[in-house]
Amino acid sequence: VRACPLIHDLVDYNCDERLRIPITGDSIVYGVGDGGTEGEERGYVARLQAALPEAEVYNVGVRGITSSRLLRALKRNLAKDPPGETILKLDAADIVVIAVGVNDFFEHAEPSRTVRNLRRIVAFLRRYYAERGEIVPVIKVSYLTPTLRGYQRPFISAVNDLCRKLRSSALPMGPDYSTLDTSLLGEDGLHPTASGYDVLARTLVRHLRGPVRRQCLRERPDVDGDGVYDKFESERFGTSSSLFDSDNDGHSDGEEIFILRSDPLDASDP
Ligand SMILES: [Ca+2]
Ligand SMILES: [Ca+2]
Ligand SMILES: [Ca+2]
Repeated sequence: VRACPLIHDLVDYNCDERLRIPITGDSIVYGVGDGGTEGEERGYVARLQAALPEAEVYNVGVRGITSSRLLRALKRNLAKDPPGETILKLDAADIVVIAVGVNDFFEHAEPSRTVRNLRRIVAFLRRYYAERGEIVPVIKVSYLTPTLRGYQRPFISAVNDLCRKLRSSALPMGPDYSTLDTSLLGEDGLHPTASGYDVLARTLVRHLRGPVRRQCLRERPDVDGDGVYDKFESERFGTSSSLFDSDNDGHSDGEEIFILRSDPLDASDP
């Protein structure tokens, strides 16, 4: 029996039997420099989807966007009624990745301002899910990718250093894209080549299978080992988090809920 069944061995954090991973940020999330035709899914997000076919991976990348503009865009787009594309992509997320900041250099030269904006984006998203009564997903902020542009390089390094120093639950740092080899950057010295995107995708997959998986397992204990995380037992399914088989019919709560699709509180079903 799988606990709120694992998908690709990753925790279904909100226990809805889907693994949804929206990734929001700038042109590197969008996939600029990866070739292909306009509007086609590209970059490391498309590669992550290929690596995790049973997950639902969403590209919420906007070319040229900065951290402050991303915050404004999220606020605007997530308030839309009827729901627009952004809401549909961020809806019921298990893990959200935020990857933005390289373009901030063109708006200001204060690395601390970028870090403050990253924190604000995290706080805003957590509030957004909580206010809708949704499970607040695991949110991760990526370190910035390197650049060959001499004028922009000190800014990017300073943001990464500051993020490393200030990482906390308010600034939950995630995949480390800063180690990308600069020989994998394209002609503009900023956007990765196709091989660079391969590396970013592998970095993200490793991060999801390593630290994110461990964090999720810590935050989703299953004390009675029945395949349903404690958090969802009484709250969602009405079952007991200390009873392996709440209705004592010989089938565990997890088996009934996720496999037999029977009532875990009715001993005559199945
Ligand atoms: Ca899910
Ligand atoms: Ca349980
Ligand atoms: Ca049972």
